Amino acid sequence: MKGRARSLTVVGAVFAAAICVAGLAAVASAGSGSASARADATKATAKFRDLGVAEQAGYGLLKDKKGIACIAMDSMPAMGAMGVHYAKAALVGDGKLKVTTPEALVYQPVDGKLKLAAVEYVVIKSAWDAHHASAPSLFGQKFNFTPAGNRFGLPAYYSLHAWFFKSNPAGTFAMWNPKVSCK
Ligand SMILES: [Cu+2]
Repeated sequence: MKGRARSLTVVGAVFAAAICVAGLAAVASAGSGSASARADATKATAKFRDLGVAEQAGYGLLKDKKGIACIAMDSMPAMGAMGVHYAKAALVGDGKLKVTTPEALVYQPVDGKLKLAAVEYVVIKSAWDAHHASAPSLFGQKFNFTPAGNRFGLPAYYSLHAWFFKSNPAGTFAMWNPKVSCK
């Protein structure tokens, strides 16, 4: 009886310790998960600083319906711009999101050259909503929603910009960067 009580106590202690460790692991992954996801994304996309590498990987110049390549917030210039997008159509249409394979790469025009500034994750709303109960998020950030009738002629979509290669005073995940200009 004495022995059994002891072994129950031991089991109880081990069980309590296991819960405690599981709890800590959950906290750790919630805290560092977005940091490591960000490191993964940056590591996977840094090679696209070379536009030739991006084009070889299937990213092509994206223009809006008016044929404009450098996307700025013309009505509110203080908000800045996005820049020039190179998008991979196969990724935009796949209904999936992965930190290491952004649907678009965003370049800032500098002295006639294009400098990698951000990556952009894009998913068509209907494709996403077909398999998910809520809007997407990556890096702990909720996506922006753009309705149909937009300047790109895309159906309604979710997007998230991540300014991993150029600082953005409006926020790392803001849509527009006041420090980017198309002029
Ligand atoms: Cu953009």
